[in-house]
Amino acid sequence: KVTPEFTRNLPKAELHVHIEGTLTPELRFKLAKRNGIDTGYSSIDEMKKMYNYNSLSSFLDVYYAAMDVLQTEQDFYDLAMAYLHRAVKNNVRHVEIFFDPQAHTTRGIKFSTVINGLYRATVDARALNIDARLIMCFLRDLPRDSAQQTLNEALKYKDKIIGIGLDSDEHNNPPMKFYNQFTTASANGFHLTAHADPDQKDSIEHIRQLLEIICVDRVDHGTNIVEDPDLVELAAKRKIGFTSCPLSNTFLNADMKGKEVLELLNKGVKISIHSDDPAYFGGYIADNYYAIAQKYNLTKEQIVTLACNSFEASWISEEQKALYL
Ligand code: ES4
Ligand code: ZN
Repeated sequence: KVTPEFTRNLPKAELHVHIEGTLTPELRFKLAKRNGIDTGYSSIDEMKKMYNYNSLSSFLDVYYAAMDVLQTEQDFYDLAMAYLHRAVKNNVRHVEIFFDPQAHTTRGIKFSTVINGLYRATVDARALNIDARLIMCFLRDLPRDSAQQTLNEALKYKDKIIGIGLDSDEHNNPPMKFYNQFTTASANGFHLTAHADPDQKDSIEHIRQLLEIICVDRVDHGTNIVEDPDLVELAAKRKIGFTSCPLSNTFLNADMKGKEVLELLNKGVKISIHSDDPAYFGGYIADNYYAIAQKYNLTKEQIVTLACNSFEASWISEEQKALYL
């Protein structure tokens, strides 16, 4: 039987976690105090009452508002370091962390402040025996020009960023909006991934663009692909990683999507389990494994396959992968 200890002790790769989504109300409160920022709340409990959402857009409103407290390089370092300690407790051996520079540059924070703080935490975390990399995401609801400017900044920090992702509000923001930015990023050696949210109406069309035209290495969420058997076959053949987040789905999509995960697992797709925004969805990666295992009666063997998939879909070298698998 799968126990919480089993899911915690299993070595895992975390491939879908937004660093801003690891900002707990406690750290938010502490950073507000340190930076002299008025959050409008007199206590952590009062702040927590606002953590109410049942859709991507209602979630994103709370998520972006919370980030105001992130001001200095040290703030970004502390945010990442607090997360990395939690990850180590979940036996995460390798993590590829999303960050959203535009959520900060649009508030007047310099790109260098964000990347230097986060990167320094990934270096210091090596002492904790965790391999941490950074994936820079474009906010898909902002104009293409803004993504291009952000990519120009990233090119100066090529050695500190492993890949490029795409997140935020998907409605009317298809992957092809950023075709040129993805192409430039790929030509510069970045790996590619993009969100394809389960509740998106044009989900299949968006996933098709990602697999057939943009040629991403991974799709974040993307479980709607089960509606198109030809695409599923293509994804399996190309060993495309799919990163599903059970607790996030439960909050935002009113469905854990375990049926889809099992179908993709059975069809040999490299699907794995992740945490998305753990400070907002009530659990870290081991809790996500346990939640889906409980609800869908997964066997230990299935859980181990999901964890192996997380390493296989990761962007570590083949030699390094061999050490984990
Ligand atoms: C996100 Cl759940 C989700 N979807 C899209 N963008 C995001 N950024 C942080 N969490
Ligand atoms: Zn996400």
